[in-house]
Amino acid sequence: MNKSDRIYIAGHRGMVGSAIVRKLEAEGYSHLIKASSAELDLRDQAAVQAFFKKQQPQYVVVAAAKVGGIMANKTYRAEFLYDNLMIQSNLIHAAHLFGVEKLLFLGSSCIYPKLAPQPLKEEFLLSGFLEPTNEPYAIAKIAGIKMCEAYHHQYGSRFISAMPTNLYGPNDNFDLEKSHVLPALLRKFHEAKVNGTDQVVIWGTGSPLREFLHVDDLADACYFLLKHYEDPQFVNVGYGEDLSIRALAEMIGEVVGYEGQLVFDESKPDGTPRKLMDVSKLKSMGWSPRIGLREGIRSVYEGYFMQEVAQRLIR
Ligand code: GFB
Repeated sequence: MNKSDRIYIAGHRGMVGSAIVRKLEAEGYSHLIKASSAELDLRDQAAVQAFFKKQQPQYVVVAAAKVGGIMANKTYRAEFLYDNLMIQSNLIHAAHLFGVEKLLFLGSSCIYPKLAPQPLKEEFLLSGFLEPTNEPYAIAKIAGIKMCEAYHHQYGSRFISAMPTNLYGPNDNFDLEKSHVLPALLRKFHEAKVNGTDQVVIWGTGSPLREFLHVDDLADACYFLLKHYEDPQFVNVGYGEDLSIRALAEMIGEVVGYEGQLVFDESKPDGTPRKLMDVSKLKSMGWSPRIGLREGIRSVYEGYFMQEVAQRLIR
């Protein structure tokens, strides 16, 4: 990739897309192509093809998706399936039609079977039943992987795929119903501390295990793969360690400085008991994450807290 190449980051405003933009800008890439969802509805095939015809991107990163936590996935099943299938299919097909040199598709660790052996190796894909709460999203992402593989096979397209573990970082979604666990708990602990509430409700039993990767590490891995990876086989991108939701909540409480009680609401789903990624493939290529969980949580909390203060000032 040359610094003046035209690189389209689909989903540039999201947590992942904005991290990839930050990384490419830091590396001196001067021609980044962006379009907000108001400017370009990626579910509209004709609009996407007109955009590719006009912009002629040389590289494409598919960081646009309808995403959310366990309750959002459980609730909005049709939207998670339809929107993600349309977004990724339009982008991948347009990349083929308009001769994009290389495309990176981003999926998720939820593509693996609910009870697959741990840590999850890439070859475990489709070896068992999926986790019901996020099956629509997982099926969409598996279709994206298979589409990139099929275009590589039939047309020789340089379309590669990466499967990140649970992510967190700047620009995350802090909506308490639709977000993922880490930002949701950061907000819950912060508000409990500010409001003097004596307990924080954690969904589920607290026993599931989750792995967390800072989105700046993911962006670094994406840059690494764009530059060095040509194999159609998708690659796990993870941190390599996991912890229980209870331990995560205790860590977030310590970072926020909250000393109240944790209460577990078992009416909410636990989801997959564990989904630790086997990261040996990417490690063998020379990439490793750098941001530890506690320091990552602290930096995200500082950003969130400063935003809170700023918003209070303008209210
Ligand atoms: O992060 P999360 O929503 O998604 O939930 P998944 C992880 C675990 O944290 C679940 C528990 O066991 C939740 O019950 N949890 C505890 C909470 N308190 C909370 C809370 O306040 N909010 C949330 N959201 N969870 C997602 C998939 O699964 O993983 C997505 O649904 C995507 O499609 C993402 O693949 C990476 O990790 O269970």
